[in-house]
This record gives sequence, structure tokens and C-alpha cells, in this order.
Amino acid sequence: MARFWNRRQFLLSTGAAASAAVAGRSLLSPRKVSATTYTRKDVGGLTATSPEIVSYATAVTAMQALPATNPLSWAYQAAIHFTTLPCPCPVYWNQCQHGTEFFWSWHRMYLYYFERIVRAMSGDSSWALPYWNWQLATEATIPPMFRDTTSVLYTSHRNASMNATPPTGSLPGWAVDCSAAMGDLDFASAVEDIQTPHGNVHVQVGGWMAVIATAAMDPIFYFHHSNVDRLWDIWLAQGGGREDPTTDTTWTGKTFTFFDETGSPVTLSDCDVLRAAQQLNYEYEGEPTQVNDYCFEILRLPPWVLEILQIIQLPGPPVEVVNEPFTLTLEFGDELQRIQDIAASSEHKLLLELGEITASTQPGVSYQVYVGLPQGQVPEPEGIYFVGSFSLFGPGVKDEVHHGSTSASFRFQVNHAVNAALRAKRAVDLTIVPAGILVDGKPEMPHTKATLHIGAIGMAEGTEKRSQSSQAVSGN
Ligand SMILES: [Cu+2]
Repeated sequence: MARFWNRRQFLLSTGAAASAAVAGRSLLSPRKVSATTYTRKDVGGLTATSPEIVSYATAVTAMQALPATNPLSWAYQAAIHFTTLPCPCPVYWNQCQHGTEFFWSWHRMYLYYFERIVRAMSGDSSWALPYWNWQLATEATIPPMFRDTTSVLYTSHRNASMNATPPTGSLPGWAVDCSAAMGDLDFASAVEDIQTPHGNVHVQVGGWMAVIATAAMDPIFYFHHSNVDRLWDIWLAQGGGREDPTTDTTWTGKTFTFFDETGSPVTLSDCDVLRAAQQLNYEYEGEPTQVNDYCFEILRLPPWVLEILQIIQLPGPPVEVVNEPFTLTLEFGDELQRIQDIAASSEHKLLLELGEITASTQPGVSYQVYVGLPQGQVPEPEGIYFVGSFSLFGPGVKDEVHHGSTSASFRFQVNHAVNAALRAKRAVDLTIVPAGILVDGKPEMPHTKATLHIGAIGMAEGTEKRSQSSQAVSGN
């Protein structure tokens, strides 16, 4: 998905003129205040007989009964995300955004209209889309109402151990860790890094969810993405200068088209979905106060951007990972001292970049990444040498056509791991470990369905800086 190249383009696009800006988010008063604010609840607090679940099941049944040509049908809604149904396609199919800076905003728009359609199709005018809070250890299994084989919310197209009742399979903590995204100050990094736990959940639920073209057929999809959407709010609410890219006209100028509950096409821009409660009338149960970002804003600090400087592109044999852990020693050559300095610095991020990643089909496993692991030491995701994980979801999977992307890339901050290895005067090994879900609480043996190819490995220096972009004045 060549994600890190996207980010560099983003940097270039943020303009040149310096601005003497003053802090301050909202000088404008809310333009629209709705009488009704819908609350999207944590599914962990719901049961099969909760109104939210009963109404959802009613709507799913009704939507599945409609023909795929009807925009309100289950098949059409799923196809707006992506489909394998034969094309030429009706309008606005195959739109979903992955590996781009529209990931959060596109899915927010998609869920918003899906929610309105469910409200209409269920006849429950108070319905709001619950969220699957999968970071919680108590919600590491697929919510029970989706595993009930008599429910319309069930599908057999999932990882069998995740889908059993009681479930033997659960999501491991390392797979749903959102700390990389939450720690990012700049939007481009956060929207990229949040896609890692998001993709891990897709692949670990498995079946339809693991493949872009079928993911939105599974009723759990929308609860999963409701949580991803909630994480956008939570990222912003941490403050520290975190903001939506409202000065990037490529981002603010983008529009997407969906269908409302009457089946009429409706178009939204990124500027229409910055403030969930104010613009879209919903909030999440238990979330901190929503931050109100505006596209139209005159006085404020320039946004954070991540500036990236390539240090070294490592030559070497192509990396192929099957079922066994793969280890390769990272040779820094003349750049050793520089890498050591960055690793020890607190202002700069030492970044490992894995690029040109492909597989012939969905491998069906996630991959843990370790740097500097001492020889003979068992890789432990709780240890300091674990730098993150990734899954292929869409881009990079060769038998999926998705936005023309042919490979995926991922970036990991490795300061601590490299620092520890170099201080101990050890070789800095890169170890990639195929890893599955937990079965009965223990890591399952991975059963990889395709070989993972990694074509490019590099080291880079990343610095989060205030951009010098001028302030855009556009939209709301
Ligand atoms: Cu998704």
C-alpha cells in the first residue's frame, strides 16, 4: 500500500508560507446543534435482547431481503465498501479507503449513513451503532450475539475458534495495541498506525472479515469500525497539538458519495465529519469530551507533521516468511554511529521501514516484529524487543484488486530496541514471527496460507515538527 510514500506526499502538499499563528481551536460557535444526540454504546454492556441488538438484527434481515441493486440492501451497502460481485458496478461501489489519509473520514461517513439506514429498516428511530471495544481484555472475543448460530448476526465465514460458543479463540493483546497511533502527534502518522490494530482484528476474526472484498458482508464489521471511529475521537481528545489536517486542501477538498435512508445519493466532505456530535449527532458511550475541529479557522498553530529522512536502505536477499520466525541481521555500516545517536535521542524517532510487502493471497496470520532480540531468546510481545505487528488487509494481497496498490508497507519506531541491542554490543537482528490468535489463552501455532514477501527494508529518522503551512480557509 506504499503508505510511507503517501505520507511524504502529504508533507510536500502542506505548503510553504510561514504563519504567525496563535493557539486556539474554536473561535467559531457551533453552526448546528441538533436536538437528538445518539449514543453509540459499548457492545460489552449489551445482550442479545438489548434493543440495540434486536433492532440491528431486524434491519439486517430486512436489508438482506432486498435485491443487490437496491442501495439500502445488505449487499449494496457491503459493496459500497468493496465487493467481488460482478461489474460493471452500480455507482459508488468499491470506494473504501485503506492505506490512505481518508481511512478515518471515509469510514465515518460510511457508518453514518449505514446507521441511518439501519434506523429506517429496523423502525427503531433511536438506534445507534454499538462499538466492539476490542482493546479490552474482557472483549477480546467476538461478542456473543454474533456467535449465536440461530442469529442473523452470525456467519460461518469466520475463524472457527473465534466463532465457537464458548469461544476458544481470542484476540491477543499485542494485536489490538493502539499505543503507536495514540502516541503520534501528526494526523498522517496516527491514521496510518491505527490501521495496524484495525487490520489485525480483520485478519484474526478471519473469513469474510479478512478480505476487503467481503469484509462488510459480516455484521460484526460495522461494530468493529464503530470502535475504529471512536479511536479517532480519542486520539484527538488527547490534545498536545493533535488535529485533523484541516489546512491540507487535498484532504479538506475530498468528497465521497453514499446513500441516505431514502435511497438518495448524498455527498459529504471531510470537513463535514470533523465533529461527530455537532455535525452527525452522535457520541460514544464513555468517550472523553469530543474535540471540535474546524476547517474554517484563522488563528492557530501550524499542525504537526512527521519529517522523514532516509538513512539507509538495506540490501540483502528477499525476505520470505512462511510459518517459522525469520531472522536477518541489520547491517548499518557507516551509518552505525548516526543510528546509535538517533536511537538514544528523545526528540527523534528511529524508524524501521518494511516495504514492498506482498503475498499471493491472504496469509491468514498476523506478523510480530522484533528488533535486537538476543540470540536464543524466545520472542515475547511483552518484552522490549517487540516493536509492533502488522497484517496484510487489502493492499499487498495479490489476488485482491484494491485501489491499484500492489504492495504494503509498515513503519515501526525502534529507538528502545536498537538502543538496548547496541549498548549490549550485540548484532541488531530483525525477527519476524508469524502469529495467530490465542486459543484457550495460549498463542496458537500459525497456519500460514501464503508466503509473505518483504522487498525493502530501511532505516529512517523521523521528527515531529510544526509544519510551516499557511492556514487554509475553507469549508466549515
Ligand atoms: Cu476495516
